[in-house]
Amino acid sequence: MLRSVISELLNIEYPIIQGGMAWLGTAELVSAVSNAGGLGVIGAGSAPPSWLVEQINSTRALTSKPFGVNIMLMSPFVDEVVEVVIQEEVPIVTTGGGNPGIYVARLKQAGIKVMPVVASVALAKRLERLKVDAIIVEGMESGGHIGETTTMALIPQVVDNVATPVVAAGGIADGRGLAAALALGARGIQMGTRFVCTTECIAHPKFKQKILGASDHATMVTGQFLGHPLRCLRNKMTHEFLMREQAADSKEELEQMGLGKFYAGVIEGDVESGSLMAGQIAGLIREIKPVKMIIEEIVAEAEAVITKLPSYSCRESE
Ligand code: TUI
Repeated sequence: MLRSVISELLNIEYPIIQGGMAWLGTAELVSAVSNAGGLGVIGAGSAPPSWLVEQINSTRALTSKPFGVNIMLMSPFVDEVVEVVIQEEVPIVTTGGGNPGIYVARLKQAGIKVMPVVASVALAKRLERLKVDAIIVEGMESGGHIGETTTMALIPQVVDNVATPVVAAGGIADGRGLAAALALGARGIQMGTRFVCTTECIAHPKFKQKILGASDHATMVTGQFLGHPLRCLRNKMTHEFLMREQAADSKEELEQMGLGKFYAGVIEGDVESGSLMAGQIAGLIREIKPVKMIIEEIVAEAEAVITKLPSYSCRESE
């Protein structure tokens, strides 16, 4: 029942895509998601091309299913990363953090399916003209670099403006979220934060525990002053960053303050001074589970919700 144009396009079982998280979208998590019937995505982040080649090789050793690479467009290595995915014949690419327009034709010519992540109707329409295969539409509930509009408001607006299949991202971590995304016109979902709290994800246990302990108010957005809004779990780092933003410290100094802080937080476990990128749905996540269990539960819950929906309508007066 949960097959869709997205699962057909990607040749996967369920239309569930793992967000291409820098440092966390490694062969361990990627192969687990792909082996469980979703699409695992290596997060190239700002890592050098040699790191990406190693991750592609390790992923191939762990799964024979399709997987993708997320190209982070602000990476200093973006051009080399594009060359690596072509050379290595990676079947699917997602992009983030910018407009991938200049790379789309080259990737498509190489036979790669291209699914950019966008946060606006305008960019979705522009990329549709370049014949991207699907568009991942990300609301500001997401962790990391975000746009300005919520998933609830953005998905139906993009769906009404493009014919390209839409995947919903931002604020989704269970089967209710998947069913809601489908109700809004999306044909699949992408999740990041939910896949951090898995046995397979290499995130530091202290970061996973911070997500498990998160409330609905646990995240905040910094970097608005820099023009790069970034959603992270609240900690000493976000507090200090905000104080310095309010004091209008120089943009250069603030940019410098953020560098390398993500690795320190999520891999090294410096959960007070590191940048703990996570979405608002963190407050819903209560357990670390194997990827396969999460995917099976989400699919079963979404099917149950969709089946029950007719009985939720207002029939009391009948
Ligand atoms: O890219 C993401 N999420 C990310 S990237 C990232 S790495 C980073 N590290 C430190 C500071 C900033 C970033 C962490 N999280 N999600 C996809 C996404 N793309 N969200 C928003 C956008 C986006 C923004 C502007 C896409 C296109 C865009 O276009 C601007 C333009 O040029 O039209």
